[in-house]
Amino acid sequence: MSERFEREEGVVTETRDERKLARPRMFKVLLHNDDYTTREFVVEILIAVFHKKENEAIAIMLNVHQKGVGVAGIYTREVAETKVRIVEQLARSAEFPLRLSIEPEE
Ligand code: TYC
Repeated sequence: MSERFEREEGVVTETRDERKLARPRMFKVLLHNDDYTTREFVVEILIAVFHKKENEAIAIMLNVHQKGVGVAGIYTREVAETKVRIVEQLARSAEFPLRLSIEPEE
């Protein structure tokens, strides 16, 4: 919602609903399939980093395994980028080639 009003003559001020300003753009964290990362590792990161319940983590992992790509979670840009960095670090440490990417919503 927006409001226009004149406080002084000739000076028009426009305000916007605070809730609209406070809603940030959201980003999907995409998980990509590969042939080497274990199913167990993918389920573990979905639980530990993306806070999924085990049954949901398994469903997301299987969906990515079958379709090639899937959404691990939706966050603000900063949180999404941080989660990608954390998972890439964990994957590198475990010597898995797991890939992730970020895509703006809508
Ligand atoms: N395709 C992998 C396997 O069969 C499992 C896997 C699922 C890997 C999802 C990555 O993002 C991924 N071991």
